[in-house]
Amino acid sequence: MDAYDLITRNAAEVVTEDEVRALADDPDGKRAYVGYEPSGVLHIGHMLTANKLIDLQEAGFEVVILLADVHAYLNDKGTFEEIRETADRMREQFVAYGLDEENTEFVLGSEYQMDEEYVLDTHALELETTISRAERAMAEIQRGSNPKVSQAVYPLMQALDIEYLDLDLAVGGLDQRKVHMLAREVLPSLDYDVRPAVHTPILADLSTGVGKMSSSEGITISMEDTEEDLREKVNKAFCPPTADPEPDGEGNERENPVLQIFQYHVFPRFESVVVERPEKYGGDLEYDDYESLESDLESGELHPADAKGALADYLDELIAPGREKIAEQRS
Ligand code: NAL
Repeated sequence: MDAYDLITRNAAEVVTEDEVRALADDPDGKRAYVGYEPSGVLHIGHMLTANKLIDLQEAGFEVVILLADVHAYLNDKGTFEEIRETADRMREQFVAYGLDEENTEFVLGSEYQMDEEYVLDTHALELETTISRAERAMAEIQRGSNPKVSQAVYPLMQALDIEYLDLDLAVGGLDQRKVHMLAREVLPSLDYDVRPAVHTPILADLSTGVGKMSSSEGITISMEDTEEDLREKVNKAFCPPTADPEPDGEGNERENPVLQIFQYHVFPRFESVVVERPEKYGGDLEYDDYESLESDLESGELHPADAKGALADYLDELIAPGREKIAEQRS
């Protein structure tokens, strides 16, 4: 796969394609980052952007993971001490997940976000930005329904981080797109360059296929799930024999979350996927790419129950090293 295809595969949005093409022409030593509000245990959403970081490392990029402790604090995620503790544990879980430690730089936001120059730049952006503009940028990230001043400052700092971490490419889930658009608007006011962004999709709710999978409500998959937990969650998942299900009774769009997890989590990390079946049901099936698995599910050649069994096996393999790390962290 060439560098542009690696950088953009499975992306929901690329801003802009021309800017990313320019990076792909000479990817060696380029720096890409993702920021995460630290929380104790990685969930499947963290792992999805981590898969993109692994693609970028394969394309020759250096990867920066910002453990955004100050941002988590501004977004009401706990006391500063609690957040700092979770950041250390999160770093170890990312490495266990498969990020190449040699090529990954972990940075705590608090290492530079209290510096005088950074603070003054934050205030300069506060002067450039209306409250309503900042609120819009935060809509999908904000905790709680009544925005605080801290949550309006948050996206401005996220924009500045792109400059301060000396990055060439910003990566994030689609929920980060409004912050990245704000960054493109405001960074030039401080004479800083605009950087391209790649946004990964947000997967659908596991049990209904409607709306987003969320770590705060509904069922999510996390690095502390046991093999049994995984099997139970996947078995209950919504999985009609199509990637494009009809809307539900209330007219809400639905997705097939089982297929989404195959596409965004399994195929990027495994050469091929084997679905084990007893001989009397036709024996094992092997897939070299996502599309062939999807078309077998649609045609009925692959039964949803068999697809789910295989999905739980592969998820377990992806999660096992992190789960062991978490057990070690707790002992
Ligand atoms: C992501 C987050 C916080 C700060 C950042 C700074 C630069 C790049 C990415 C960043 C966390 C993210 C979240 N907003 O919702 O988890």
